[in-house]
Amino acid sequence: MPMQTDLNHRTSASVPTPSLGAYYQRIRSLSERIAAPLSAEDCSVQSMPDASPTKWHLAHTTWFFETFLLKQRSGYEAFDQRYESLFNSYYNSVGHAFPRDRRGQISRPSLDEVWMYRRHVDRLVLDWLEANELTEYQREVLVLGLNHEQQHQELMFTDIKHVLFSNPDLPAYQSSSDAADTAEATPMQWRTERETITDIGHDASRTAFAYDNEGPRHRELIHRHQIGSRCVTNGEYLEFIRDGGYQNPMLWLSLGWDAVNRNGWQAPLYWLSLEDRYDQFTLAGRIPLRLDDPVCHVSYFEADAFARWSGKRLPTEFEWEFAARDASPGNALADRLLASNHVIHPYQQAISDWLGNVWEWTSSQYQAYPGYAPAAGALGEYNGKFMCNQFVLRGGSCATSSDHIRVTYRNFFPPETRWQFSGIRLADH
Ligand code: AVJ
Ligand code: FE
Repeated sequence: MPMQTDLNHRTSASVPTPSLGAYYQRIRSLSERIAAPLSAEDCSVQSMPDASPTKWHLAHTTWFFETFLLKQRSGYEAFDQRYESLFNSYYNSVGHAFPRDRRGQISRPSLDEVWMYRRHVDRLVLDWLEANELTEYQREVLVLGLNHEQQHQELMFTDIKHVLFSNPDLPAYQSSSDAADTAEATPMQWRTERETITDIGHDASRTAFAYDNEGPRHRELIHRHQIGSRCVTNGEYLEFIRDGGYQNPMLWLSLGWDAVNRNGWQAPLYWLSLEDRYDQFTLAGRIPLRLDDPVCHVSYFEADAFARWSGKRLPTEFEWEFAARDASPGNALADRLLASNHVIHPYQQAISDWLGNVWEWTSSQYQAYPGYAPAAGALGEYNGKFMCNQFVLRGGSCATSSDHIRVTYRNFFPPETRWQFSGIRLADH
């Protein structure tokens, strides 16, 4: 790979070099803590093509630092050449990537060998940081790698949740002793926004990190509209189910109706139907459905159908960003919460719920902002090439690190996706 100077992912300027090492260790060790409650067997299962084994996440995030940093130094010898393909996710320009839907078949290397891989890469990265020899570009790649690892930390939670749910015993990832307090849902309020032209996207003059797909900052016309003060609750979604929402083709997009029938959807993922009520599967195991909590694990199609049934619609990503402009994170992932065994689950918050809790489907197709240019070289494959057939989700979830959420953040998934912590906010007119 040729030397690059412009990453377009901004930036490392806000992190002074000495503390980069501490930052690196903080993020890397969180992955280890997330995996700590799991057995080697838990870490090797792939329960569906979209979800990866924990072991693969631990290795792939390490591969990222090895491939895009260590291998760029002369004289570096690969830890294991077989890992080049096994733990490459989708970077075609650096070589063949082992197929995603077969990651569960990688029984070798063992989990122990992956831990050794992590230690090897960590030692070299930390020594290098200690020597203070990184260029500004390399520091940016390092910060990108740490943000990348935070994305995979959320995926570790969503993927292991699916693994455990696939086990007939419905085992828990965490103990349920510290289940989060949930507040009563406040009545929905409709905030009216006047027509306006507003700046959207990450401001490149600010030093904080953002992905390339969050820029360039540009102007958007926002039409007069109303937007809901909080996300849709399980109780409200239950009314849609009881009203025959899943049986009424008039409520669904054509592709959504196909998905309902092909997959036999009758409720959100992880709802367990009993005679007259529902339980839900959480990372703390099976609990009764809590009606005041935000509905979660719905696809874009379900969010869209629910909105139509309500006589409303989903907000555009620009309406969302404008409305959330002053928000700060609520129920999000934080080191201290993991330490206290706080249950990683969305719950009704007394405060505003724009950031944290559940990702919110928007009606916006995931597309480039005007003037967008992916980074040169392999790292240009990070975000840009997925700008087709996916929808934007905003706001982060209970499994997103609180320092990884911001109002300009654009997550994206295909419209059938349900295993992420994805929920619904409504807009009107
Ligand atoms: C933005 C969550 C769709 O899951 O592939 C991980 C995050 N990017 N490694 C994904 C990501 C590169 C990405 N999503
Ligand atoms: Fe990745």
